[in-house]
Amino acid sequence: MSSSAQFTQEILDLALSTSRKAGELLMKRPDSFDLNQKSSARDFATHMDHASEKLIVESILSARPDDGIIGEEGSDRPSKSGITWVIDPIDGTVNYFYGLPGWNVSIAAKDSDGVLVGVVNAPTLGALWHGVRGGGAFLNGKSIRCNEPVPMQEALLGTGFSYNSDQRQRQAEFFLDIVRDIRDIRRTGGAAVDLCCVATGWTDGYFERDLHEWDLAAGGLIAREAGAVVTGRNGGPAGHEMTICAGPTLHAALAARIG
Ligand code: LIP
Repeated sequence: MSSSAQFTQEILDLALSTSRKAGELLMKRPDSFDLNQKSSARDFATHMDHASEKLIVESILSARPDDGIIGEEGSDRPSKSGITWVIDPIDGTVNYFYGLPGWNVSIAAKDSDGVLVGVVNAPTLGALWHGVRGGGAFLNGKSIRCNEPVPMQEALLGTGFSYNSDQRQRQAEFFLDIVRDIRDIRRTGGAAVDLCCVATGWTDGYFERDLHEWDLAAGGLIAREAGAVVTGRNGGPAGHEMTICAGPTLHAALAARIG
C-alpha cells in the first residue's frame, strides 16, 4: 500500500470507529430531552446532539490533535495538519427527538482537494455507508452504485425542508412544479441519509435547498463515488442555494427544471 493510500485508510478507520461509537451512544435514546433553540422554534439541538459532538471531537483529536473541526454544534477549530473534519453529530435531530428512524451520524474529513473520506452511520436502518475519494462507495462494506439511467417520469425523489420559512416555501414551489411528472417523493428526515439513498439506489434522486456543509460533506462524497452527480443550480457547487443529486441522466433533467 502506498503511503497516501495508508494515510487515507487511517483517516477512514478513525471516521468509521468514531461513527460507530457515536451511534452506540445515540442508540441509548433518553426518555426526555434538554433542548436548546437555534434559528427558530423548529430548529433545535438536544443534549444528545451535544454529547455526540463531544464524543466525536474527543475521539478524533485524541488520535489527531492537529486536525481542524467544523461541527454543527459549534466545536470549530482551525487545522494545523491540513485535515479538517466536518461533523453532523445527529443529522435528522427532529427524527431523533420524535423517535423516528433515519437519523444518522455524518463524519467527513477534507483536505485541500476537497472531501477525502465520508462516513454516514444510521444505526436505526442498520446502515453504515462510507466513501473514499477515488476509491468507491460502500454500504456495510459492499460496493454500491446509483440508479442510471432514470427518466423523470420513473424517478423516486428524496427531499427535505430547511428550517428557514422562505427557503421552505421555495422548496415547496419547486416540488409543486415537478410532482405531476415524477414517480413519487420520499422525506427521510436526514439529508446525509437522503444522499446515501441515491448512492444505494434506494431512491433515484434528491434535491433540497439550504444545506450546510455538515449535512452534505460525507453523503455528497458517497453519492459521487457511487456514480451520482451532485451540484447546485446551473452546475454550481451544491449547498445553500440548491443541492441536486442523481445519476447523470436524471441529474440533467432535474437541473434543467430547476434552471
Ligand atoms: C437537517 C437535515 C434535514 C433537512 C434539514 C436539516 P439536522 O439536519 O438533515 O433533512 O431537511 O434542513 O438540515 O439539523 O437535523 O442536523
